[in-house]
Amino acid sequence: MVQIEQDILSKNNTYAAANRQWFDEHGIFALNLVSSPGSGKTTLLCKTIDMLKDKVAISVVEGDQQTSNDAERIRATGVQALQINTGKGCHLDGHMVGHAVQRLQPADESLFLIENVGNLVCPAAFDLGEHHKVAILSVTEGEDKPLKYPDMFAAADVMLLNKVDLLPYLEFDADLAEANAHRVNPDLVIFRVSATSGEGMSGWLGWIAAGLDAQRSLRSETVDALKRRVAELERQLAAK
Ligand SMILES: Nc1nc2c(ncn2[C@@H]2O[C@H](COP(=O)(O)OP(=O)(O)OP(=O)(O)O)[C@@H](O)[C@H]2O)c(=O)[nH]1
Ligand SMILES: [Mg+2]
Repeated sequence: MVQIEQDILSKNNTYAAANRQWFDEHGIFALNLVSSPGSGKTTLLCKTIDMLKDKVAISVVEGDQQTSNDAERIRATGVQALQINTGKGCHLDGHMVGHAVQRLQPADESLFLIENVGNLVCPAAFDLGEHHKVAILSVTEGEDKPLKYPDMFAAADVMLLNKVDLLPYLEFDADLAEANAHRVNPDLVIFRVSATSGEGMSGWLGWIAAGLDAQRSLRSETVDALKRRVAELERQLAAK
């Protein structure tokens, strides 16, 4: 059993590394949104896309066990989206995302967003080649979820505390939820947002903009280094 799990994960990691290398070569910033069902991943993606689509090209991969509802919701915003149905599977994997990249052909220096299957456990173990996992926790789920499902919050670099527009009607303690998340992962960057009202979105969008900039700089450094290398080789050939 342990051997099978190791084999599956190591195969997945090979696909994921290839995806990440491809994203880096093309200056693309890739994010993997993970959460329990219904915490607001698709609503957040639609809001994020509406606020960013005039500034950057965006492609989306949607993972669900069944239906293409979420891809249709994304396409309604005007950006391209591909739905993957995992059937009995509880998460996307690196191989599936590699195929999606081939189908979508995302533009250079664009934003690539992956919505994983709604599940707070399985997607934590699978690298898809993203630059960051973004965990979404909504205020109707309870403050204790980071402690009960620590792997997901440990694997993520960012947490979006969503549906904060509902806080006045709930007994949810947002400070306690954040403290619990930081107990599991002290480096977790947290933004409080409402995907429906748009509250708090500017911090999240600023974080994405910084990630896009970093990917673009990395790409231009690589291209400059390659140009210098080609020029050097040409000089050496001319000297012979
Ligand atoms: N009040 C409020 N409702 C929200 C917010 N974000 C999402 N919702 C609602 O939460 C429900 C689920 O949202 P989805 O975006 O479909 O959630 P999801 O995480 O994509 O769900 P799955 O793909 O099924 O895992 C919908 O009824 C949304 O309208 C929010 O910020 N505030
Ligand atoms: Mg969804």
